[in-house]
Amino acid sequence: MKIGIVCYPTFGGSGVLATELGKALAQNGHQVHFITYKQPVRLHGFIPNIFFHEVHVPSYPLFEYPPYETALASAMVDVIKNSRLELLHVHYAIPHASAAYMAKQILRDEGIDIPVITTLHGTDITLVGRDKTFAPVVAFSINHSDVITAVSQNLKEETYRHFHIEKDIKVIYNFVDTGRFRKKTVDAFRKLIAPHDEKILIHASNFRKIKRVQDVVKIFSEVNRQIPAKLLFIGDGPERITAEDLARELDLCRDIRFLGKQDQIEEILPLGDLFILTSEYESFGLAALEAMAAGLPVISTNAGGLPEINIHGVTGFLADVGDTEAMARYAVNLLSDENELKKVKENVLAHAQKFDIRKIVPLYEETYREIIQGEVFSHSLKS
Ligand code: GMT
Repeated sequence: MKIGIVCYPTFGGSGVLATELGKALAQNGHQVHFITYKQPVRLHGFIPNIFFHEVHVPSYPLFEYPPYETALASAMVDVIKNSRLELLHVHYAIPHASAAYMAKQILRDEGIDIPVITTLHGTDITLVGRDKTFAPVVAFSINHSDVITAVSQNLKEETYRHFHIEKDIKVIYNFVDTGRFRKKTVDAFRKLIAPHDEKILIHASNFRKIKRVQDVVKIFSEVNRQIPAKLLFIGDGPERITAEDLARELDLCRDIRFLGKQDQIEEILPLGDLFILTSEYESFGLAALEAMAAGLPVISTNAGGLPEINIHGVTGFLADVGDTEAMARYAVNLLSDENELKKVKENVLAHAQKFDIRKIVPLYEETYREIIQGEVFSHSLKS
């Protein structure tokens, strides 16, 4: 199949997922065209079957706000026509689903019918999408997608709760390449971070407010009071500074490292003993799944779709948003019981298998085939 993928090319989970999906599809022999404003972060090196089309927005003195959505819709039209795409898969509703709607209408006038799949990822529904500024356009463009998928049951329910959606939403869970994440710990690296064999806790996110990164520092502070430990922060974003401030205030700078953005997260995760995710909301929590695939139990909040991914008492523990005491208690209990820790580490590896790339990508391929075959109007450029 010839597939167009539109996503945010940044470190966010939706962009990561879309890029990994495109790479897997290309490996399965499909031709994949990424259409976005920058090369996606997880797309490096030459990969046969993958094409990258950069969207440029010219700047004119008249434009106070560069019209990215218009440029994107035009790029979609161009790539769909000239590369003879059979379907367009957009990740994150804003502005990708509405740009896809516009492209579809333009192409329809030219006798081309391009099926559009929209995958909802989270804040495009629960936070940004619900904002009155965007809501009518989000609801309209979701309703006009040929197929809608959501990355968890919770996100599907949230979408129906917040918008009047007339179509069925299919849940296709996010995935991880378990083979890639299951790496052996490099002892020399571990020694550099934890020279006295301290336990290593890890948090990875884009440090947005919704991640509550200060809670991670609070949890670590309590754990470190009882068990010698180190904390690695992976990623960067607006709230990093508040986490750094709190680390200084609590005199934890020697034990906490801020590693910044990392594109080889699979090299770092296996150094850890425990992953902490304190978010106010996660539709899925891809970072937690990647941590599990690297063998790390997860202590997280019970918000959104997290209970679908992190199974309380099996793959880690869940607590209410903001209940840092409970999360610290779970962490201390687990880290101080080597047998239990070993058991949960085995559990997470087994659990991550359920979300393995080889199980989930075929669900997208099957959806693509159904949508292409079910199209009423065939693509006039199809040879
Ligand atoms: O969480 C973020 O800030 C990034 C965001 C995104 O759109 O890139 O992540 C969302 O999509 C991920 C991939 O499907 C999910 O794993 C995250 O849980 C979801 N984030 C939220 O719902 C807050």
